Amino acid sequence: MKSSTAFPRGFIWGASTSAYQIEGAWNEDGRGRSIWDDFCRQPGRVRDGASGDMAADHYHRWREDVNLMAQVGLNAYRFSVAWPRVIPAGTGAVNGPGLDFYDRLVDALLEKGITPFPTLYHWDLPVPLHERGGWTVPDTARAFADYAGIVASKIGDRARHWITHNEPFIMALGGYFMGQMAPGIQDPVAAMRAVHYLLLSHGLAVRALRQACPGVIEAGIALNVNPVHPATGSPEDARAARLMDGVLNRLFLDPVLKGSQPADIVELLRSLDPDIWERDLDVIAEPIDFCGINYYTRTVVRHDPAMPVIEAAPVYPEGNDYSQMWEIYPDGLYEITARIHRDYAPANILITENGICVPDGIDFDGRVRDYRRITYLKEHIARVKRLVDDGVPVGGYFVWSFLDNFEWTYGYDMRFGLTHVNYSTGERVLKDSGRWFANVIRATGLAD
Ligand code: IFM
Repeated sequence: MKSSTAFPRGFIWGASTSAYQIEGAWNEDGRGRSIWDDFCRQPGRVRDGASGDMAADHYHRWREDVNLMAQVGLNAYRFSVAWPRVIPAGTGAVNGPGLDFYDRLVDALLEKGITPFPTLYHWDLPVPLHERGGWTVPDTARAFADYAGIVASKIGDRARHWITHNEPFIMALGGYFMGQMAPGIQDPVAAMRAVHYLLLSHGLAVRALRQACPGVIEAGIALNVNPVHPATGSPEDARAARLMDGVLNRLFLDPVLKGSQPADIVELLRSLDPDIWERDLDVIAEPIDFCGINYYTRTVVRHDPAMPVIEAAPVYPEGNDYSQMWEIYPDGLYEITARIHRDYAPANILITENGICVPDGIDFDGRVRDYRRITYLKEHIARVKRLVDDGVPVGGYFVWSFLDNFEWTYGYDMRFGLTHVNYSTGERVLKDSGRWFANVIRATGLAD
């Protein structure tokens, strides 16, 4: 593969994390409880009864982590702010020490020339808000906008690039429909309301950010998007794929980027909540500066009448490569990003997450030889390059994740990091993929 200054000057090379997955310190310095703190304590919810109580202990080791980021040469770092750390009850009193943590982090990043990309919400809703209806009620959307304004007033003079939500699909459908993620609810009506109020809160938060720091904020959202392919050429499978695409992709992309709803999906879901669909679209479609894409895999489906609502069941094609969680399908990154450019034309696109979990460990000489991660990243970065060459405005690429971390219901079994974390000692070791990524950044192109 070519090694050259292949990417445009100013291209963003970053890595991402999220608060609950790395911070730990769940009950320190006045932090309130989040739905994930409670969910992890419910027996059987998380593999091995794990939780983010300690996670990668980033709350105490953040300086070391920022130094490592500088060693890799990242020019951007995407982290999330823990709402319960900043406003323990979700509304009302602000917790100074919690806010100070992010203030110090931003300063330390900037000292190293790393642009901070705070994400306001990566699934850790304060428990008191959940108890009042969580994402199924409009008050939570309003509280989110207030919280956005408070955080921006503290660090928005230095942190200019903001992401409102991470993967609202997972929050709404995983948390309120399938129930395998916090808060563990299985209720289709609640899920549809959660989609709506998450999106409304996004639009309100974009406005609040800009109001807190007029003229300086660049705001966006990070959506998990997959191309959806039918398992066969049958019309039934084609329909299943179209509807799955509607729920996974268009239900979020259309309102945010076009101010409309996907008609086929609304027709299917309207009976769950007849009134919600046409509401608030002007707020939800508040113009954004970039669209964040989290890409890992594609989705292949076949028609299956036993499956709820869209009658689509996943299929895992034989003969392809798989990671511990998903099929490896680099062409999907090109396909979905080019499509978003074609159908929605956002001004700027950032790949806000891309990465792989594979079993890796420390070798006899202290190195972590994670060749499969390097291959995965190389393949996906090559697709990003092709997008750029084809005129798709992709301005940056963030690896998920900078650190090994708490992978939600999988606990600590899945390692996604460029950096290996020993969860007993907290010790960090930059993996071979981290060194490889450093070379990519240094060359501003594809390393050999
Ligand atoms: O770890 C998650 C992250 O929290 C959201 N995007 C996908 C990652 C890997 O599953």
